[in-house]
Amino acid sequence: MIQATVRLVKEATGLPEARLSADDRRRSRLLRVSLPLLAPSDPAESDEVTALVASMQARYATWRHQPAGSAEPLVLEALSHVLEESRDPRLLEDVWTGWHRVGRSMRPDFTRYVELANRGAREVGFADTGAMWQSKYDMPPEAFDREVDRLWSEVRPLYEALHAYTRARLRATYGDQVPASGPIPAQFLGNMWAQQWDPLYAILAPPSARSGADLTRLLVERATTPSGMVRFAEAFFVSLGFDPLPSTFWERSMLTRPRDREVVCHASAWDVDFVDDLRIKMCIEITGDDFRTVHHELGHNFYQRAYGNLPFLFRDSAHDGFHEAIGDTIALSVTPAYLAKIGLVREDAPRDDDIAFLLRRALEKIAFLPFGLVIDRWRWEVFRGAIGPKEYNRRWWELRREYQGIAPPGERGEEEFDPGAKMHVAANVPYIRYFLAHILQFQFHRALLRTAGVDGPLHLGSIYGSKEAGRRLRTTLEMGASQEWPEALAALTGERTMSGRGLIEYFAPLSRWLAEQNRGVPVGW
Ligand code: X8Z
Ligand code: ZN
Repeated sequence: MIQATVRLVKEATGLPEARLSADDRRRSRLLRVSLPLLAPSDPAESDEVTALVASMQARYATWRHQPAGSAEPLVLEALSHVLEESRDPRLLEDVWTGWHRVGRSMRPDFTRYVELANRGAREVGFADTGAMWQSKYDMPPEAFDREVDRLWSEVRPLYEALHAYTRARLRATYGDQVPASGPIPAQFLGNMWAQQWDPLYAILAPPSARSGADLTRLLVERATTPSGMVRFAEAFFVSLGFDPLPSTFWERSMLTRPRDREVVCHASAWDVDFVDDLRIKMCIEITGDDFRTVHHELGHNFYQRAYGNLPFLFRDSAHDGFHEAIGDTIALSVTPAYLAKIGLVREDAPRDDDIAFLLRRALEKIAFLPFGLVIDRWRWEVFRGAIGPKEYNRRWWELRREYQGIAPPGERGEEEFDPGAKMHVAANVPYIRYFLAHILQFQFHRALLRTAGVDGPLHLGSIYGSKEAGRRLRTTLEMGASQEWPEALAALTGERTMSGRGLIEYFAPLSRWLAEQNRGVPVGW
């Protein structure tokens, strides 16, 4: 696929742009940016770079670490459980460090892969692979860079408020191991990459908050199965007017970790024949977190099916942030009222009050924002050659500190390669799409609620069962990549620019509350 694409891109370069139809011009541009990796035309180098990526990903998927006191070496999911549940600082550090050791052996491979991937991108006229990734957004790479900054500046105050509150509450649990005003040590944040902090809810929730049953408990009490989890998500899409998933989805998907072989458990969605051979690959656990993730993955599959009849190069999302946002948008409609409506929770069961509910959501969505930026800010610099292998780790932590306000558990020298401990780096998956998706999903949610005629605070509204919202959503998904993304955004929201306003409105009550909690508490790092 990579080699064929490179060949076609080169052939298309000679086409007289002026004489092409608008559609063909667009297709020739889409072709150039259709893959995240372009290999050099030299067959040996092409084989080498694809083998390097496969090998880094395989090492990531099979890495195990045996924490002190554990009977056996643990895979990533088990190590993650420790970070979610343990409050023992020594164990947290052990698990964090043990997982991050996976990066060490990737360092030489990663260095060589950067060189070869850049060579491939340059052969077809890009400055480097990062510039190629940034060229997917219907605007010049520099303009896209500024656009990302603009969006981040809209939402940064909210992140800083959540960060300050979290740090102060963590000090109540861990004392001086968490500084009063500096960056938060990453091992305390409940997630291997400190990218979503929702496992901390139990220690961050104020006593005054009224918390209902959490989703994990409900699902477990109901003896929900992995396919049952997916059925819930499918039923939501069907309620909007989408057709149910094809039977092949259920026959061919991987929903649980197989016993007889190593697999990449990181959740993903596939359209194997680019028409309707839709599948997901995931090791589903019965948790609220994975409940949201199956919605996320089915968002990809329903998108893929909606654009599956377009000409081949238009079978893609408006931009990749749209692809990542659709399922999350649906998951924002998984409200307490919705859970009651589908009978997952009793109508009269206690529910989260607004602050409890929004705090949970913020720990998932607001905490994520700077992480969504950091990975590609770092990779763009790497591909551009602004930082070399001798500064990989130093710069990584500089950016993590600057944007996320976090620090590693101890000194991290250049013998480590901490970026490699994140799947998307090991597997060459661009990441800024998730940052965009975290902004867009609130913009989508707000617009779809309006279409569905649902009033009231955004966090309580659900589009479940709304055929009008479903039609609007489907129209956008069916456009695929046939038009520039502002057209797709306009079809869905009536707006032509991405904006953090939806997110800010959604979290407004929490924002006010955080401002009160943070009185007298240092903000920033
Ligand atoms: O990788 C994913 C999805 C698959 S496209 C599960 N996500 C990012 C991550 O896990 O790092 C979703 C949120 C961010
Ligand atoms: Zn995704």
